[in-house]
Parts: sequence; C-alpha cells; structure tokens
Amino acid sequence: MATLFISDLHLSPERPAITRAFLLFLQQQASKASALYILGDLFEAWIGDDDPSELSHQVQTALRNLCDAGVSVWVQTGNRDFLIGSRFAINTGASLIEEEHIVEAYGHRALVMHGDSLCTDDRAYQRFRRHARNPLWQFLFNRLPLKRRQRIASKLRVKSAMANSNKASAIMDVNNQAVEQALQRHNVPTLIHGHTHRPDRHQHKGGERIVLGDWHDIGWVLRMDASGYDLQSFKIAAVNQK
Ligand code: LP5
Ligand code: MN
Repeated sequence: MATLFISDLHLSPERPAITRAFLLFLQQQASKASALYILGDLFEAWIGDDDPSELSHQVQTALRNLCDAGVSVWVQTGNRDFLIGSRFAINTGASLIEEEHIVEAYGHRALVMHGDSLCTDDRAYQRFRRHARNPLWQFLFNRLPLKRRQRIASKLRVKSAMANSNKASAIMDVNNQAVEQALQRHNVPTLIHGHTHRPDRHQHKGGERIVLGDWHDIGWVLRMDASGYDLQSFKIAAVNQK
C-alpha cells in the first residue's frame, strides 16, 4: 500500500485527454492506495461548487467512487481552484485540507502545500492572491451569475498569462528562505508541493523539497510508502490508448 500525491492537472473541457488520464489513474492506481492527496489546481479554473458542467460532475463522481472504495481522499486548493468548498467535499467524500497540512504515514512526516505562497519574490502575484483570498471578494464573486463568473475567470486567466510572459523565470519559482521557514515552522524533514511545474527533488538546509509536476503530455505522481518517496511520471497518450 502507498499514499499518493498529485497536483496541477488543470482539468478543463479543452483538454479531454487529461481528464481521461485522471479517471484511469483513479481506477488503476489510486484505487490500490490507502490515501490520495490532491495538492491544488486539480481544475484549470473553479468558479464555484454550483458549476453544473459535465466535467465537474464527472470528476466529483469519480472521486466519490474512490472514497466509497475505501481510499481516503484529501484535497488542497490551488490558485486556480481556491473556490472549491464544502459542497464539493460532501459530493465527493474528500476532506478539504488547509494550505499548510501535515501528512503522517508509513513512518514519514511531510508538510504539503500547493506552493504558490512560497513564491514570495513574485510580488504582483502575492498582491493578487491577497485580494482573491479575501472572504468579502469571494462572497461577492460567488453571488454573481455563473456566466459572469466564467467570463471573469477567463479574463483573469488571460491577464495572468500576459503577466507571466513578462516575468523572469526565477521570480515564479519558490523563495529558498520561504521554503526553509516552512520546514522549520512545522519541524518536518520533507516538504511536498506543486504549482511551479518544475518536478524535481531538492535538498535545503532544513530538509528535502519534493516538487510535483503538472499534467500535460506526461503526468506525475509521488508515491510514499515504507521504503520512502518515489516521484514517478507516465505518458498521458499511452494511458489513453489502452
Ligand atoms: O495561473 P497561472 O499559472 O497563469 O499563474 C499563476 C498566477 N496567476 C494566478 C491567476 C489565475 O490564473 C487566475 C485563475 C482564476 C480562476 C478562478 C476565478 C475565481 C476568481 C475569484 C475572485 C474573488 O493565480 C501568476 C503567477 C504564476 O502563477 C506563477 O506563480 O505569477 O500571478 C499572476 O499572474 C498575477 C499577476 O502578476 C497580476 C494579476 C493580474 C490580474 C489583474 C486583475 C484584473 C481584474 C480583471 C477582472 C475582470
Ligand atoms: Mn498553481
């Protein structure tokens, strides 16, 4: 048995291959695990738990089936799907976890985060984040009609892509001091996160940082079991051809 970690699938109706790969992953791999942690940005953009789209329904049903099969599912939100809320949790049976959460299993202890809050050099993003996470803005956004929310989300995505194309790559990576402080704050030897789309394993002063990858032509999953951690990738096209 193992505990699995994934993040940054960015599921959207425009990329059906990723959704198919995710559904296969749940059936074939996650169903054999003891727990699945989704560390944010499962969706390209989540505009509220009342979204009646086919994708939203399909994904929630698949997660519900996994939970019903006895796998514990934990969902952390990212900068694209921070509006996932209690209705999603009830529909799926998954537990929503805080933005800094400790996982203890198989003799390991790890801090899991989406990763965006570690990118402290990206001042423009951190400013945007403070507004987007403001409960008042979220309350007002949630009350807008669905179509309007969809339009705002698409506009934000375009603005974000434009802003990113002008940012130096290093600014969009984590800040080492923020990483070391997080390891120290929680007194853990391992930090697992996504967001930066730079899958790798790094040694820091206070411990190891394992970075999950985003799903595009390949998918990424981190396995944690009694023998340690294993960051694995797999071809998404190959999964779909089966
Ligand atoms: O997401 P990605 O990978 O492109 O870049 C992120 C940061 N960008 C974001 C923005 C999201 O992509 C937007 C998705 C929203 C979906 C949900 C809608 C709910 C809205 C609820 C509001 C209460 O997270 C990007 C980082 C990058 O990661 C790397 O870390 O750099 O940060 C930015 O791009 C922020 C910009 O620097 C500044 C933001 C410009 C937005 C201006 C607001 C104008 C409002 C227009 C609304 C009509
Ligand atoms: Mn992200």
